[in-house]
Amino acid sequence: MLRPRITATREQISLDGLWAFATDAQVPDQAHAAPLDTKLEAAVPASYNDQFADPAIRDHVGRVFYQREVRVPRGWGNQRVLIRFDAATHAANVYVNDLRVGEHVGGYTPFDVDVTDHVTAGETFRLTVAVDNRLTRETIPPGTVATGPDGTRSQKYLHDFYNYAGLARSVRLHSVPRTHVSDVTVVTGYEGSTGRVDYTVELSGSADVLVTLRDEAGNFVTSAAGATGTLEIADVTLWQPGAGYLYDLTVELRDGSHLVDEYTLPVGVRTVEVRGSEFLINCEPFYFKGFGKHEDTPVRGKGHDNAFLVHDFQLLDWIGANSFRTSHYPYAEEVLEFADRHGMVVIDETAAVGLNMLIGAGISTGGEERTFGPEVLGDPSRDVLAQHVRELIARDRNHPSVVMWSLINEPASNEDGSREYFEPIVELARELDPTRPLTYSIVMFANAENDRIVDLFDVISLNRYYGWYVVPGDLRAAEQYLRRDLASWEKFGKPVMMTEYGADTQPGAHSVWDGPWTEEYQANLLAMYHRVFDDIPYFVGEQVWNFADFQTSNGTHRVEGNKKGVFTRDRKPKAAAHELRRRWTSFGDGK
Ligand code: GCB
Repeated sequence: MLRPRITATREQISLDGLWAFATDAQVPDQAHAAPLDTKLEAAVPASYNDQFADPAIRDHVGRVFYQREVRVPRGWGNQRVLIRFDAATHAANVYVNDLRVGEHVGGYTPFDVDVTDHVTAGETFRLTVAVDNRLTRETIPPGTVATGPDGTRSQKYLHDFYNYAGLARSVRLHSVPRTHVSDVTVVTGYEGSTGRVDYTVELSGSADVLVTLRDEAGNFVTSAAGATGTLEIADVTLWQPGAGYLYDLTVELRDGSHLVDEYTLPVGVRTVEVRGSEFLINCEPFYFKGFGKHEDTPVRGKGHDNAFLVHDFQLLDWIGANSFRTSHYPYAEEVLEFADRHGMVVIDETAAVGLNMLIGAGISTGGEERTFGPEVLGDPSRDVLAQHVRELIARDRNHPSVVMWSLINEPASNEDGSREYFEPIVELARELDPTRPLTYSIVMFANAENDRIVDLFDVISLNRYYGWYVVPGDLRAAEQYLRRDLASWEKFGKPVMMTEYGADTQPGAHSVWDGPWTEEYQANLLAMYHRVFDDIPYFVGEQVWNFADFQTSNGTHRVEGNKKGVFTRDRKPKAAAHELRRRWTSFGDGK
């Protein structure tokens, strides 16, 4: 799925800004059929929840309406006109004036609505989007909605981050020519100093295809004709961790001398491979240093914000990180493009989080409920996950920064039914992208003996909380558990990494003892884990949970959210940040 870009043949206007806003408790069901009867305005892009000082909006369960007038530029008469939503969390219906023109399910992947037949160049239309935040057993992530005796709905979910919703990413009106490039796929490699770009162009309509590759300075490198082919780059500059070199691949559709469409895709040339127990980027062993992150900031919720993007990457650089995981959903495309340009390595995760009935917001629910089966997460849920995986891979497969797909976070992979549920998903991901390794983050309860799906994946990623949920405050016992646990995975002969480890930490709390919640404890716990990691030859990376504090649902173990951040929610370093910086700046990407 191509990201809209302005080119010689394509235009766009941003629809970001302030939209009229109301919940479905405030306006009638058919709210799209007239100007919204509301005084409220909501900023886009941003989750709506924290923008208002009204608990009825923050905790609203159901649909909200966003509405604005849009003028179609008068020169777009001969083009197709589309609206791109980078995300609508979790499901959307889109209306032009009185008419429903599109819908989408899934809160973290983009979609286009083709409105060509419903709008007129030079004129305005009323655009309404109804966004539904409900999570059920047939959504990814899953949840349950309960209705109280007074008819009030409440939302429950198992994952440990707040259910922010709305239009958290950009919205654009864009034009494409009637005959146009509809998709481009690249697979890159190299031999000696010669780079290779295998490309495939899909088009709607028919035209001659010409592709041209230019280097970062804009110099011509090579070109080819035809919808599929291979480009060779003499003396290639590879995309490397920490040095994100990008070529521009420009696709032109021509009809004789007439330029029908043009689209430019940035391309980084690099390879990724798992060999034995090593993770190789460009045939060199790579060691992941970094974090699981969240899209989470005050007021905006999950709203994309370029200032936070720049600042977070600056902090990643400051601390010596080379990578992060997009826990627990695909992030805004701006984030991946930035990672491409700056050589940041990304593990790209789906929104499959909370597929584990025994864990709620990070801790055991103590229940006995099974996770997989027709009465809980069955075929409908798996079909939704499959569609989500299709959309994620279609969106992100051309990003050089993305070196691995993380298909699930902490599923109940130790339970009956997990293999039946996940095996087809793994097969699908392999078919859609045979070039990238696959992983999933393994929950504490799943161990090397009882996990039922680990053999399907290439890299073993563990989330472990010894010293926090298990033996809190006892780092000696925690170290023994950790050593035993890590040793037990060696038998699979695969690379092992830690995708979560950490401790909640209240900034300003201090102790000379091993006191949970103190800044010293977080730093000491991380140092203990690192001592253990350094003894394990098949270990390929450490990603601390979490980069920054983030908002969660309410719970007695959450103090204004999850405090496992190495930075506070407003990005101030805790003591552990300095400890990590000392370690991560002391060795390179290969360790
Ligand atoms: C986990 C989850 C993560 C939680 C974390 C915690 O295992 O993957 O989403 O936030 O634990 O802090 O409990």
